Amino acid sequence: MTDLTRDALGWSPYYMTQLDLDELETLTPARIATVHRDRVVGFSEIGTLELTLDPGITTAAVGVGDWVLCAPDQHRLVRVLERQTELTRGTEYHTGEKQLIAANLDTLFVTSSCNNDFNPARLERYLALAHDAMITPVILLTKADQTDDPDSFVEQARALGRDLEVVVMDAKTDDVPALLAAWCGKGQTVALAGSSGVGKTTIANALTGGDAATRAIREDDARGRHTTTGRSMLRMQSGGWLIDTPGMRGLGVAEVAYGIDATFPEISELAETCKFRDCEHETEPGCAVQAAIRAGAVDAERLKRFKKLKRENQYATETIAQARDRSRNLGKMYRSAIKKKDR
Ligand SMILES: Nc1nc2c(ncn2[C@@H]2O[C@H](COP(=O)(O)OP(=O)(O)O)[C@@H](O)[C@H]2O)c(=O)[nH]1
Ligand SMILES: [Mg+2]
Repeated sequence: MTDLTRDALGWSPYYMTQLDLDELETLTPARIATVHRDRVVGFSEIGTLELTLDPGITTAAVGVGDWVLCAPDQHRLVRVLERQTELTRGTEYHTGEKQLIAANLDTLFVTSSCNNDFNPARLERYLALAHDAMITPVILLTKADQTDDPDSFVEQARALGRDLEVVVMDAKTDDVPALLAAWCGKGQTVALAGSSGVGKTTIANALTGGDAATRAIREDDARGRHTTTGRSMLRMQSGGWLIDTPGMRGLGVAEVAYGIDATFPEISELAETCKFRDCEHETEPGCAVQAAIRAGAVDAERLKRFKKLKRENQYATETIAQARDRSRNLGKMYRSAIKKKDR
C-alpha cells in the first residue's frame, strides 16, 4: 500500500510527542497491519514494510493497530509506541497476562441483531470493555428487515447507556458506509464485536469493499501453513481502518471496574450517595439505588445485570492477580535455581 500519509494512517500528536529528536531523524513510524508468528507487516509513508522484531520485542508485545518505530533499511522494528487505547481480553488466567486484541481503536461497533440474539447483558459486557479502554462504543443493530418493530430494539439498545449511539440497519441492502460514515473517516480506526452470525463480516465487507472473511484465509493458504493470527487492519473505502479480529466473540471481563461504572452511569452515580460506602443495593437502609428503583427512575433489571457483571469482574480480577503472583514467584524460583547452579 503506497501514498499513505501518517495522518491517513491515524497518526496524532499523542504518538509524535513520544519520539526524541534522534528517533525523529533516523526512524520511520509505521502502523501494524498484520501480526505473524515471527514478523509483522506495517503500513508507512514509504509503503508496506515487512518487519522483524528486535530482541526483547515479541509478537505478543505488538498488536494490530500499534504504532511502531522502525529502521526500514534493515526491516527492523525498533520500538512500540505507547497506545492511546488497547482492547484486551482477560483470558490468560494461568499467567495473568492480558491478551491484546486491537491497539489504538477509536470506535468499537458492538453488533447485535433485531432478533433473539439481542441480549442486554452481552451488549453491556462489550460496552464495559470499550468504556474501560476509553474507546467509543456504538451499537449496531442488524437484520432490521427481519422484524416488524425495529424501533423497539433501538429503544432497548438506547436504554443501555447515556448518549449511546445506536444505528439500525439491514446490513445486506442498506448503504452501510453512509450509515457509519461518522466513525469511519480518514485516519479513524474501528472494530466490530458481537456474536457469530450477527453480520460482522457483512458489515466489514461493505466498509472495505472487499471480502474480509476470505482474505485472512487466503493469506494462510498462500504459505501453505497458518502463519497469521487472523488479525489484520483493513483500509475502509471512506479512508478509515477496520481491525478485523476473530477474538471479538465471547469476551470475558477482568479489571474493568471503571468501564462497568461507566456503562451503568445512572446506578454508579447514585451509589455514591448511598448511606453505606459498601452498600450492596439490596435491603440496606439509605440505599439511593433502591429508592430510585421504587421511584421508577432506575430499571431493576439493569441493577441485577450491573451487580452480576461487577461480581464476574471482581472474581476474574482476583484470579488474575493470584496468577500474576504465582508466575512472579515461579520466576523468582527459577532465577534463584539458575544462580545456585552457576555458583
Ligand atoms: N436479512 C439479513 N441478513 C443479514 C443481515 N446481516 C447479515 N445477514 C446475514 O446473516 C448471516 C451471517 O452474517 P455474517 O456477516 O457472516 O455474520 P458474522 O458471523 O457476525 O460475521 C449471513 O447469511 C448474512 O448474509 C441483515 O441485516 N439482514
Ligand atoms: Mg464473520
